[in-house]
Amino acid sequence: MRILLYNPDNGVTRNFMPHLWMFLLKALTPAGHEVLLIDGNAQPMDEDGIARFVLEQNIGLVGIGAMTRMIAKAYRMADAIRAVGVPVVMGGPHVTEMADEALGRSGGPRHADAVALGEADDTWPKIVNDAAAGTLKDTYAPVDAFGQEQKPSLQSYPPIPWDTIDLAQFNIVPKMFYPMLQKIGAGWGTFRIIPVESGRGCPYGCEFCTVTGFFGDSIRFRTNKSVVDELLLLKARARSERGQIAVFFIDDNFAINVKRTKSLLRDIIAANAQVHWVAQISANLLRDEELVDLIAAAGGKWIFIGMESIDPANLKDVNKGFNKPGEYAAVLERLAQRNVFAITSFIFGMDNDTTGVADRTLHEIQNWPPGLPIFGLLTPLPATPLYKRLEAAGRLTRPKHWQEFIPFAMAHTPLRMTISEAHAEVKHGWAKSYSPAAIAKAVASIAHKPLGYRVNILIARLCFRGIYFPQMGRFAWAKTIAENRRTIFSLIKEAFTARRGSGQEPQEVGASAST
Ligand code: B12
Ligand code: SF4
Repeated sequence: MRILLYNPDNGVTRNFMPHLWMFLLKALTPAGHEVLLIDGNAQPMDEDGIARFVLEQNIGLVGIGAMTRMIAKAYRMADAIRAVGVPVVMGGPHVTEMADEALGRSGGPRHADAVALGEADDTWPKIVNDAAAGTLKDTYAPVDAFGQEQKPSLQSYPPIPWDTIDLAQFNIVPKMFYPMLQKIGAGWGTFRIIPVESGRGCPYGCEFCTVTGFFGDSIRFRTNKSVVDELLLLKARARSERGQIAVFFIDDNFAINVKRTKSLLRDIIAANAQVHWVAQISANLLRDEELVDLIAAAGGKWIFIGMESIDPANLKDVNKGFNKPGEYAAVLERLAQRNVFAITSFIFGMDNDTTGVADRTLHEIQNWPPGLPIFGLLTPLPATPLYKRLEAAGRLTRPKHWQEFIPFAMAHTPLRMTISEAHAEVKHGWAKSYSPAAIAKAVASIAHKPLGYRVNILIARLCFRGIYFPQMGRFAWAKTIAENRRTIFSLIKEAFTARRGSGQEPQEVGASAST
């Protein structure tokens, strides 16, 4: 049977990084089937396009995975595929919580023939076998022989064949530049950000988060060896295609067990398996100097930190009181001293937020080492404690917000400001942080560091700007580049001056930049 795994586009950003679930399920597919992958962010498709594709390619089963924000598109694509007679199985965090919605049992139309609940590592082979036999069931739950929920242990994680897998759709380098960039220096013909997981689960239970409910609070890890082997495979692939690879460790909290994280990082260093990587780690775990030393030595370049708010009352409200705003600056400083920078994520529209929250936050940020601030709105995702609390209080203004997804729009009323005030705060945060002046300031603030780090900050800021300000077309990119031309030209000038002075190739300077 030919199987298509499809992830819908998010409608906001493009081809930043493929989704791990597709590669994982492909690796777990029983022998004798062929699996094709399409990520809508890399290969945009509409309903007619996908229906044509499944017929032309003789696809016998389509698997669709989606977060809540892409579910409306996922349902439309599933409807189009089912309309031409091909069965659809859906999985991922949204349909796990809203299986009845996907199966048409809650009053709406049916979108999926089957739903995989929770982690599908163990159920996927059964789904494929049932589909091939024409005996697909409505739901597949990861349970043991006694009907008890069973989480995959990750100790026997399947090797993902990164050396042979077709990654043509996942190259961040624009096509027209491939041939030229492949020839120079370390090779920039391809630049891919690859998702790798080293473990699953986070016990912290923040009120707005799906993770503790979905993955459970039992934390599971892969063996160090299997992670190291995967990094070595990726490194070899980058070398063989004269390109660059960076890894995104998608673990929700990469250092949730500090002892184990240190042991993994030591093994990465010992095996010379370092690649440039990004990971998500909560601020409280970054107090440990030895951990931060190992992060830097093992290739860590960016750490995503869910700071959420600079107001302890807000943090307490959402069960994230372990975040201490008073230590944010010191945590970021500790990272920056080792040339590791942070993606700092904030949520506005929390219950204790009032107008001016963006300026108050920006005021704090300006004293921190430069990073990538991102701003979002408190969003009640289905089945989270936050959703239940707001629903019980009658505060949901769009209880099924995912059915008509609007980027950066609230679905409930905050307590101390209006919805439109909260929207304005988010807009202000983005506009101020990603203006040409702010980008120039961020780059200048590390003027004492080697050029590569400044190039890194510049490129990352230009890309992150696109999370809020639509930047998908060539025109939008040209405009962004024109607006930031002074900063761009000053770095290019410096690179060429350095090259003339030292006889070095300019791309070697840039090569130290990662994601
Ligand atoms: C990596 C990641 C991202 C990446 C996404 C890009 C990418 N290419 O992966 C980035 C950093 C960009 C991102 C951004 C966001 N993310 Co995110 N992200 C994750 C994260 C940390 C890991 C995802 C992952 O790969 N997990 C590992 C794989 C193996 O698990 P999985 O995807 O769930 O797949 C398993 C099962 O679900 C199932 N499955 C999944 N799909 C399918 C399909 C089929 C057919 C089948 C059978 C089974 C199946 O099988 C898999 C194996 O068991 C998750 C948290 C988490 N740990 O999952 C959050 C998570 C998915 N993100 C979340 C959110 C909310 C966001 C944002 C909206 C945050 C924001 N406010 O901006 C943005 C939106 C991005 C966008 N524009 O689309 C939520 C989604 C909740 C929900 N109900 O939708 C999660 C769960 C985290 C959370 N805090 O709750 N994210
Ligand atoms: S620390 Fe992060 S992953 Fe863990 S529950 Fe809180 S928000 Fe979710």
